[in-house]
Amino acid sequence: LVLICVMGIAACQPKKEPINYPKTDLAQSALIPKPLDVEATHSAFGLDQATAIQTSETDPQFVDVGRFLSEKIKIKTGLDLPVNQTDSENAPDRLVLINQSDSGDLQGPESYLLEIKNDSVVLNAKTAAGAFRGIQTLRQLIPEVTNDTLTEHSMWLIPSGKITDTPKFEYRGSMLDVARHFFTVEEVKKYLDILAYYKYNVLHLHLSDDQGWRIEIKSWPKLTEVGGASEVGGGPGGFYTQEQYKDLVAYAAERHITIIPEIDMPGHTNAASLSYPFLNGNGKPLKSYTGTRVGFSTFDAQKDTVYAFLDDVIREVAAISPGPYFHIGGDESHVTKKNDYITFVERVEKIVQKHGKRAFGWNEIAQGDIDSTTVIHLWNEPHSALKAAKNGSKVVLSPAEKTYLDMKYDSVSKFGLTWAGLIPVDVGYKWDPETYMEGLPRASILGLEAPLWSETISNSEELEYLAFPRAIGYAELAWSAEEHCNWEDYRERLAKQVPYLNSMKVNYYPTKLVDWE
Ligand code: TNX
Repeated sequence: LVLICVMGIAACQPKKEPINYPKTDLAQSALIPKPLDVEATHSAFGLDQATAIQTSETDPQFVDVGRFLSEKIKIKTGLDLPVNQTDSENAPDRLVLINQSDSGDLQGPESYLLEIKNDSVVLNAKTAAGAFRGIQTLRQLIPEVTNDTLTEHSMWLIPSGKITDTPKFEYRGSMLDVARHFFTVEEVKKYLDILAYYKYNVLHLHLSDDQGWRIEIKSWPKLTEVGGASEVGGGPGGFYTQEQYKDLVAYAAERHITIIPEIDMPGHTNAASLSYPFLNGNGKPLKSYTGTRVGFSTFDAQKDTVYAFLDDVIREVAAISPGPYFHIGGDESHVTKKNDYITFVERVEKIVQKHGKRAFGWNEIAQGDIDSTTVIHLWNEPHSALKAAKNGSKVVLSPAEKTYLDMKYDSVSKFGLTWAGLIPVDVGYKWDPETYMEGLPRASILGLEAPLWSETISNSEELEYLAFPRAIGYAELAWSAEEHCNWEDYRERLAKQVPYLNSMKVNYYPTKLVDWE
């Protein structure tokens, strides 16, 4: 016996007694977005120091998902779970398995099956994106408090059962306006972290506007030298170098989030024209603009040099944006003549396609004869979205009076605007995106996006005040089946997000509509 003990402590230990887990109810967990189907088996998995993570290794992205989970578990619990390090001599007591699977039960690329038993958690997904969504569910199931009586060490009891889940929409986005006020790489990363926890898969970055140009274009350096040096209220502005932007794209990709770049045009272009005055089409002298009016600037839609410039800009940005879309804005071009506007949109759409992307634009672009591969971003004109949908375009829904994160919650809100109305947390949640637009076929809806315009906010604290908790509700509307979107049930689950929000130091707006815990 002494000899065996010298060889390994594990061999000395008597066979482990089964653990007598307390009764749980997986169906009562405060998951957001609410999964498609939850079957509780009323026992538990004891997450502890004797747990290891094992992933499929054929796709290296599955290994990354396992490492991401391990890192998040470490931050939350202090446990340091090994990833893909188990061998027969060091068999762990409990395993979290993350498998690539072709099971027919998995409907789409982001679907997952999560089976939680006493000694194992098995997560199956077709793709690493699906596995990534699944581990967000698992993170949300890890309790705040440990059980210290079942074994000699602490255990985080995860309720047992089976979750089958799949998103309602393939596009679940938020937009951040980094043009009106600049947000640093670190600030954008923090926003990405929180979006990922709620299964968002798109961050649309509004990279240019009258008040600032925020992305380095190597062939046109004044865009950032001149156009980047201003913002609303007269602050210093700022911009991302292409290296910083690539870093953001990579950080988002680790979270299976696609960054969609937007260069807004032909309106919202004062900062660009100030940098290169030949672009200007409004005939007025240019000055730096730090106010919040819209609709006064335009590119000159009749000059070939403008399109040559845009070819460079779109080429450079498309080359560092691996996602399928390039957003051309197109909103509120009030001083562009209608014919010029149409010519412009149609020409720019072709430039985007030439550089390998699908065009995407605010609903005004449907005035043009646009391609069926171009996505329409609905914000205020249902009829133009309907017209485009009839022609085969997909629609992303961002109706201002429902999804605009920059609208005030109520009359005492510290930040925000009011032009589309007040959007209290329940109003933002209580609507059905699938039937919101009369006459729009379900198959035409690509998804939902909650835009955060930044006229009134300039740092993470202010961003979070407007985005949270509302962005959590849009995550559920975009992911969960309509029959699971129920305000009374949601507000209770929302109240239980406090430990997570606090751990992330999120400055959410503590609306009185929710009994925060
Ligand atoms: C309208 S919505 C805009 C933005 C403003 C926003 C403020 C849209 C496509 N354009 O330029 O920032 O209102 O809520």
